[in-house]
Amino acid sequence: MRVLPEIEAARQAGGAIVALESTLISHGLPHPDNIEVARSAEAAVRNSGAVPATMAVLDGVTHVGLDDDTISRLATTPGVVKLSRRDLPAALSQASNMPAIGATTVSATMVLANQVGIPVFATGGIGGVHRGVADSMDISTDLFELSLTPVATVCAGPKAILDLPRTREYLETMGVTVVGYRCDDMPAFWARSSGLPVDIRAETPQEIAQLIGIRSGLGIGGAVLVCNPVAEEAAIDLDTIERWIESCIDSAPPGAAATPWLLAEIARRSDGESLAANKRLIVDNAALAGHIAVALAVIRSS
Ligand code: PSU
Ligand code: MN
Repeated sequence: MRVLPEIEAARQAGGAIVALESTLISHGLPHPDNIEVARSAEAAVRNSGAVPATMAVLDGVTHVGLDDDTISRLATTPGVVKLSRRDLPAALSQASNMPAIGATTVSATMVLANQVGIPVFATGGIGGVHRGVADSMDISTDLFELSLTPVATVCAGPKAILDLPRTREYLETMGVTVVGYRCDDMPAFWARSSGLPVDIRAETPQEIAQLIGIRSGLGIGGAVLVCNPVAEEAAIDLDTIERWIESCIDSAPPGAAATPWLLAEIARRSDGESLAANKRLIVDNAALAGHIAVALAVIRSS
């Protein structure tokens, strides 16, 4: 594992650090938007007073914090592999049949963040229960990870391409604390509301940090999932989104390729409107995660 010196120093000093994932760079956004977002998300974390730690696996080594060159490689190299929790051992085994660059999903990033002691993480939208689950059994490992690993995750809700009621139900079953940041309903990625309730509403990063501390004190494992609705100016209404999804979901490939394919297809069908919302929400989530990490560092040092 290679940890950037700046992150190691923050770790030693009990400073605020925010983990960031890399699958949204390699698979979630087109080039060059992906580079722009990766940099803006890191800048947003810094503006909040925390240190960003974007994760990836390069040549069998975990990297906590990436230099600019590596971010460009992730954003431009074809065939970057998408790593979730189950893929990490293979990617770290330096097996000759593994691609040289692996991007971490929500689940893999949480595993690595937990391993190095980073308590807060930001992404765009989490994975969840896919539509048609009765046939496919496709449920994102993200949900299982959230139930297991104590890394608070800031998102704009589950992606709207999912079966949102079943995803909400699954989060409840798995005992994930779902917090709405200044909202009562769980957001739906490009849309500000899914119409499904959160467990608790919070108005400030300090309140959220306190909740994370309380959950951690209970020793029950698992995450607080912080839901931050996409900014009003970039939000899309759920009916419009639903039309885009219905027009292409039957053509989506199965398995790990489904989510990247749908994100790209809907970006095309929406003339970039979904892409603009996706970019905005990722950066805003990074900023909020930074504020939460700072508040948590204050609590932990007092
Ligand atoms: N958020 C985004 N874009 C993305 C993702 C999140 O705005 O592409 C990624 C995350 O890495 C998440 C993954 O873990 O999508 C979900 O993939 P799947 O549905 O295959 O589990
Ligand atoms: Mn899946």
